[in-house]
Amino acid sequence: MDKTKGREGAGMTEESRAGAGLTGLDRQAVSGLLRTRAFGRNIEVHETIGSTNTRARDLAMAGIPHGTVVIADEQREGRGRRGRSWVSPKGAGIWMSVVLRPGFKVAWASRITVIAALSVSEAVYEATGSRPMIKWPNDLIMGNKKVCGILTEIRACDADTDFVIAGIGLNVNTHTDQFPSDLARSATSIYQETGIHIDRNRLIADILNSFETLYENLAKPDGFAQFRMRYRDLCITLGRRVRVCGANEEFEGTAMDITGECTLLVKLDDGTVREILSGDVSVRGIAGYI
Ligand code: BTX
Repeated sequence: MDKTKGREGAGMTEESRAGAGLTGLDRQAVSGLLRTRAFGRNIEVHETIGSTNTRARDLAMAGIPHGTVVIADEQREGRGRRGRSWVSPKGAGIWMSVVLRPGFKVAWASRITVIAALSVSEAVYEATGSRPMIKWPNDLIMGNKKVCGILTEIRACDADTDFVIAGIGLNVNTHTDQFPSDLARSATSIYQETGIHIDRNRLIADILNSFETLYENLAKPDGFAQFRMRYRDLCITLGRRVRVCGANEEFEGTAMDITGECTLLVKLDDGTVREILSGDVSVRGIAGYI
């Protein structure tokens, strides 16, 4: 592994980083590093935007091709799940959405979340030598804090208009003071965990290269089985004490396994096993949950 490629900004001042092109998002720089067929072949870069997922959805409704990517240097209304907000400060992270038009069932959106998480983990590992773990279903964790969140949104009408938006929010060069104080206990960045300033253009390309390769394997027979094994290996949730907050109930148990449908099996203290389809699962000791 060539660890030097991710370290090119390490130890630099803000000025020298800017001079080295490490601070600016650049469509051409990303394009030049892509090895994809569709992902990122059409890229929109915004200095500031409300939400890249919202913009990608609007583009998808207007018929934009599969693989189109929307990236922003800053989001003012970055979105998480269930109406939560995603803090997206300027110049520090990767706020990116990919438009997918799957030839397969969009009901597989949870599988897209899985491969998006795997591609981010892989790309960060290539860049830094440190591997983010995955907190089921959609968070990436470094140093027991959240470094990345994934928001997968689907529109399912008929085969011609179905699409999936895979939104990735990754804290890259974020310094502690760029997070609001209420996130200090639960949020981190690659820079905070590794001391490495990352070239975001290269990391975006690496994520897209990996994401497309995994995506193309997804529809193959048994394609998902291998991802499930990799996901389980990286899943920090398994074997831990968890608290599940559903729409109408809240309970605790131990996370046992991830199923082939990407659901989570949790064993309660009375021995019953519950299958969790979605919902908030806090993991003891991770991302601020004590
Ligand atoms: P989530 O609902 O799992 O997580 C949202 C929660 O995470 C927030 O309530 C807050 O506690 C915490 N949080 C907010 N901002 C950050 C941050 N920068 N780092 C760590 N923790 C944070 C996760 O939703 C899915 C997030 C997807 C974000 C991407 S960015 C590109 C795309 N566009 C868009 O609007 N959303 C996606």
